[in-house]
Amino acid sequence: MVKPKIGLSTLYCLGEPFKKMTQRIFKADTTYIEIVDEGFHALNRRRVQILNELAASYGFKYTVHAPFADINIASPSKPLLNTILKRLEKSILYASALNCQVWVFHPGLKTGISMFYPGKEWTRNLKTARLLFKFASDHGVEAAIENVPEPFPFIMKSMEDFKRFYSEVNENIGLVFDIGHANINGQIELFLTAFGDKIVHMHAHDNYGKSDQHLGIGYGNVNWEKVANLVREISYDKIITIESVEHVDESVHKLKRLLV
Ligand SMILES: [Mn+2]
Repeated sequence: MVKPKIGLSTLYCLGEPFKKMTQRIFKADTTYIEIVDEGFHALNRRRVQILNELAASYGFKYTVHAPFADINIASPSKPLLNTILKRLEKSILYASALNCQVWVFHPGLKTGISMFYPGKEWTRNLKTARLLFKFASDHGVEAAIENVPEPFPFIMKSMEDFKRFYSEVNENIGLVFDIGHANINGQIELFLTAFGDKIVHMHAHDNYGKSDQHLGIGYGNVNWEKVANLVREISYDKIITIESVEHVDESVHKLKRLLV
């Protein structure tokens, strides 16, 4: 029987300095660490070197979460989109230097002018997603797109959005299935059954189905036993990264008990 690997995102300590984060990852009961290339933990060449030294000594395997604050890959402004692309490509290069398998990015958002240009953000989202995927492939990294939560004006939140995306995109862009996000629109089972062959990475955190709380596993209303059964049914053997911001050690252990 194949088993997923349980990892941990550094999101829970994003408010702390980078150095503190590098000390915290030792204490986690996993070597699969997702680095959030954002805020205090934004990557640079020196930090990549530090992380690679840690990986060589302690066997860490990294994935990178792309920057997401003020990032809109469907931005209607050419100069802004160019700046966004530059930042994202830099993040991909760091992911490549860290030997990451997966680089996680968010889909684009609607803006205050979207109503005047119907469908435009969808086209731009598709175009930028392809571009990022190609750029990442050229650097040995798999860029994969995440389902994001309500009520934000993201373009790709539902299973139907992803169906449309995959019917229009020829590149084999993987899906980062975020279980907590899918709990908010009640589509955990739908996503897992529809995209078993597309999912290349997962995010796990809990909530009460109303807002994106990123609670510890078992601290919201996600039915984790059911999730575990569905994950087994699709023979998923890649990484499930805990993206809770509290009870992180307990969450790692809980998912391990259920799945590994
Ligand atoms: Mn996520």
